Order: sequence, then structure tokens, then C-alpha cells
Amino acid sequence: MTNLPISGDLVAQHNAARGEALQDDYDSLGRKLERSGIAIDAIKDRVKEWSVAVPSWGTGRGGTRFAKFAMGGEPTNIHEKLEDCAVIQQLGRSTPRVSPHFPWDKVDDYAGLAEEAAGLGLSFDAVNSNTFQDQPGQAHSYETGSLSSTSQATRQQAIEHNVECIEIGRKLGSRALTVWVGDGTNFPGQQDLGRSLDRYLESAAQVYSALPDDWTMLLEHKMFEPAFYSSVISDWGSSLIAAQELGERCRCLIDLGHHAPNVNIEQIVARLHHAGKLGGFHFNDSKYGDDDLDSGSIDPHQLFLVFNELVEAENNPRAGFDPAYMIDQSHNVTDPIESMLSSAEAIAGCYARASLVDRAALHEAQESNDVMLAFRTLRKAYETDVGPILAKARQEQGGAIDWLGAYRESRYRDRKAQERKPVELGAGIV
Ligand code: AOS
Ligand code: ZN
Ligand code: ZN
Ligand code: ZN
Repeated sequence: MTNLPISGDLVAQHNAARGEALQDDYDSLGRKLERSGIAIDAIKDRVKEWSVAVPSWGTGRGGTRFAKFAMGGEPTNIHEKLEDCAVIQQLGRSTPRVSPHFPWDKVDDYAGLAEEAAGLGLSFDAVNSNTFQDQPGQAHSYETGSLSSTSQATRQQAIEHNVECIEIGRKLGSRALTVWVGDGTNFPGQQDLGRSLDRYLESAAQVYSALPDDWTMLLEHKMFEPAFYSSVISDWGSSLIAAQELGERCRCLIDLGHHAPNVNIEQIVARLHHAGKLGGFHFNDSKYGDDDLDSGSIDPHQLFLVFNELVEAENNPRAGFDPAYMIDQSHNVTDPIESMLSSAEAIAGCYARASLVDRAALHEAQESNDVMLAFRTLRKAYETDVGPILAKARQEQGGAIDWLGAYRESRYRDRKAQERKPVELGAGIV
């Protein structure tokens, strides 16, 4: 029995007022796609089957190292975060799973938490460990790194934390552990670049050996930040080396913000897929670095090109291709529920557009070196307004045709601002 946070009547009334216009737009797009031999319902069904996980930490206002601007009604614990995730899923219907982060989401009763999530129509996705921050009372500091620290005791602590995350994840029904470490250096010569990777691999192997048989370990690389001279797992090359050394169930996770500017991320997708090591994504957008802006807000075309590779990979699967899709954003100036709904729509929209690409025509144009035709085949799909497909998919699953309008009409955040205790400023900056 699910107990959703927004009144079902409100959503139904909202949809009733918009149903006719949507049907009109959907039928019109359907006729247009039919002329290209595409059945709109088939695309809509693909969208309905597709989903992306939301990050528990993304339900709060993030911040920068300069400031955090709190918002009334912000969640301050995992229970409130789950409630917000339930709103995102209720209105958008493409985010049924939550990716938790430990120790941020620590509770005493994880079986109870899994039940609580189920009652909200949610389940848990990949568990994220945190060895980039010291916690109160922690025996050893991560100042020298974590899995790659020069201190054996610190490495051991980081290993144990990751193993604990796996144990928690088992109780939550999760099937993957995402490991991102901030390990690296700020000065040339600070650490030996080779030995730090050796230490990382040795520690990561111990985490991997604690992995249940049906779990995946996802390694998330990041070029820089918090370390600004070198990072131990800085790029997809280092990530691939590590995943290959660690074992079959270890794969690479691509966070779209973790690359050098202008890097061809879609090609990285193709390369990791070739190696059978494409494990998952953290979707977000960026202009300068790991900006963690809303997915598709800066470069929607890049997001589309990533999905173009993903649809190619889906058609030519290797090594049990089944990436874990997650959002990883930091919202500083918007209501995180609105941002996450907007991103989920942008991501699903790119999946829908990539599904519209005439693959036979594209491959033929590629084989015959008809450059313009190949380019226009992709561009035609990218330029298609798939909004009616996404809205119809939401409507048919009980979500809101106009999620922003319905959310604002529900006054959910205002109600939470009355109920929830305010966020302590200075706390929770991630
Ligand atoms: C850090 O830059 C990474 O994106 C990680 O995924 C991190 O765990 C997450 O962003 C929460 O801070
Ligand atoms: Zn990330
Ligand atoms: Zn990041
Ligand atoms: Zn990021």
C-alpha cells in the first residue's frame, strides 16, 4: 500500500484540464513520426520502461565552498529526503529508485527504511560511500587520502567503511556500490603517482572481495577537485585499468561533469562499452568543471549524443550491458524537487530522441561516407520535440502532464516549511 505525498485528486484534476490538448499534440506527432515509419506508442512504451535513480543528497540545497542558501522546507534526514523523492516519482514517474549516501543517510533500522521507501513507491539504487570527508569521532583522517592513503590504518578504515556500505545496501535491497574517492595531491612530488594507484588497487580489491555475487562495484573517476594537481582515479583510463584489474563485477561510472572541458564524453561511453565495462552514469551538466548543474541545462546536445551511444550499445550489448543510471546534481538556487523533475525529463527526452534515430539510414550513411546524410539523420531525431511522448508516458502512469504546474499547485514545499525544522546553516554543504 503506497502513501503518496501529493493528493491523487489534485493530479487527476490537473491532468483532466490538460488531457485533450495533450492528445491533440500526441496524435499530431504520431502522424509525423509515422511518415518516417516510427510507431509513436512504441517510443512511449520505451520511455515508460526507462528510469533513472535520484540521489538522496540532491533533495537538499547544496552549496558552494562560499555559501549555502537554505530553503524553507528542506529535508534534514533520510526520511524527509525519501518523502521528497516520492514527490519526484509521483509527478514524473521515471525515478522510482533512490541512491543513498553513507554516512549521510545513516539510520538504526535499515530494514525499516526499505519498508518506508516501499510505502512511498520507492526502492534503493546504488549505495555511495563517503571517504572524502572526516566524520565526527572518526579514528583516522582522510587528509592523506582514503583507499590510497600512505597510512595503512586510514586505508583500512576506508575499506571497512565501504564494506559497511555494502552491508547496509544489502538490507536496503541495493545491488551496487559506487566508489568515488577524492584521493590525490596538490603538489608535484607530494605522492608517488604510481604507488598511490597501487595502494588504491590493493584496498579496492579488499572491498571488491566483500561484494555479493549479484552486486556491481562502480568506480567513478574525476579529473580534479578536491585535489588539484593529481587525482588517483582521474580519468576513464585509470578507471578502466582499475575495473579490469579488480574483476568482472567491477565497472566504470561516468559522471558527466568529471572530465576536462570539451572532452568527447560520448566517445568514452563507446570505449567503455567496447571493453564491457560501462557500469553507470551520474547525470548532471556543467560549463566549467564539476558544476553539478541540472542535466541538459547547459548542453542538451551532448546529453543526446551520450544517449545515441547508449542506444547503439543497447542494440549491440556486451558483457550484460545494463548501466545504472543516476542523477548527481547540486541545487543552489532552485527547489531541488523541481530541478530533479526537470532533469529526469531532460534525460528521458534524450533517450526518446536517441530512440528515434533511423539506425539503418545512419549506418548506411556512415558506411558510404555520406557525411551530411549521417549528420542530418542524427540531427533530425535531436530536433524532434518529444514533449508529448514524455507527457503521455507520465499521464498513463499516474504522473502529472505538467509536473511544474501540479507541483506548485500542491504547495508541497510551503507545507513542509511549516512542518520541518530548518536546516542549520553551515551544515550539510557537499
Ligand atoms: C563527486 O564529485 C562525485 O560526483 C560523487 O558522486 C559524490 O559522491 C557525490 O557528488 C556526492 O557529493
Ligand atoms: Zn558523481
Ligand atoms: Zn562530482
Ligand atoms: Zn558532478
